[in-house]
Amino acid sequence: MKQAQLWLSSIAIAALMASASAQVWDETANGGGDAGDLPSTAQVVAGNPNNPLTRITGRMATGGEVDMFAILICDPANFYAHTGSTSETNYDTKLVLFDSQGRPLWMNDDRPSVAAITSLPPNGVGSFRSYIGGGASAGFYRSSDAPNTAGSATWGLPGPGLYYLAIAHWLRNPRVGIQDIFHESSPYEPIYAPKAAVANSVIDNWAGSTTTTGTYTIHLNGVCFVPEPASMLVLGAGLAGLIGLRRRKK
Ligand SMILES: [Ca+2]
Ligand SMILES: [Ca+2]
Repeated sequence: MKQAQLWLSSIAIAALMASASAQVWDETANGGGDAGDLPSTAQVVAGNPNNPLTRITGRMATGGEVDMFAILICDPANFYAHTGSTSETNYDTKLVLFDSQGRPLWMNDDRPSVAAITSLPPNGVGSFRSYIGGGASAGFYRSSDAPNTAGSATWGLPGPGLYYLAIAHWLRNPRVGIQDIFHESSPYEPIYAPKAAVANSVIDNWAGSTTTTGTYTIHLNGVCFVPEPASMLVLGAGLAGLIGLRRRKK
């Protein structure tokens, strides 16, 4: 029985550790370094998938660097991401959301006017900061092929699962080859769906440059931690132990 107690207590410790680190993810403290800018180098926000992830904090340490994170959207109907107040994020941002394959879904540079966000996020969103999610007036969702047509796109996500979320300085543009994926000039406030020509392509580079550096906070809703291989191993060992006990009883 000593062995079984040991297994159970390691499960309990793993659960405690997961809940202690729940909710907030820091690029350096939790991620161990700079997040990459493409799906292949994105930082995986790993942890207990039952825990909500409400914030990612990080830094644009070199001019214009882009940070991409793999996240689990567990409640797509209530998903939003935004870059907070002008003190929480001290530079002019852009947010871009990609699906589990790295194909583009939505981009916003400057959040719609606060009055147009009908379900206002709890911390508000500063000028030139970014907002992706439902809850804005329908006219702000637009196709990158019809940027001046209010409501030329309809908000939605494919469903619960893995997504890639990137934060960039507004002068950095996601691309496929030499093709911009989104509309990259005025108006900046709509939440853009990609250009149809590249909507099914995977991002492979970012254009543009700036020497600006800064720090950021991304507020999240409807997001959970990506299941962590280490915690699955601990649970697996516990299950193996229980199976072992059963067998011995027979
Ligand atoms: Ca970074
Ligand atoms: Ca912006």
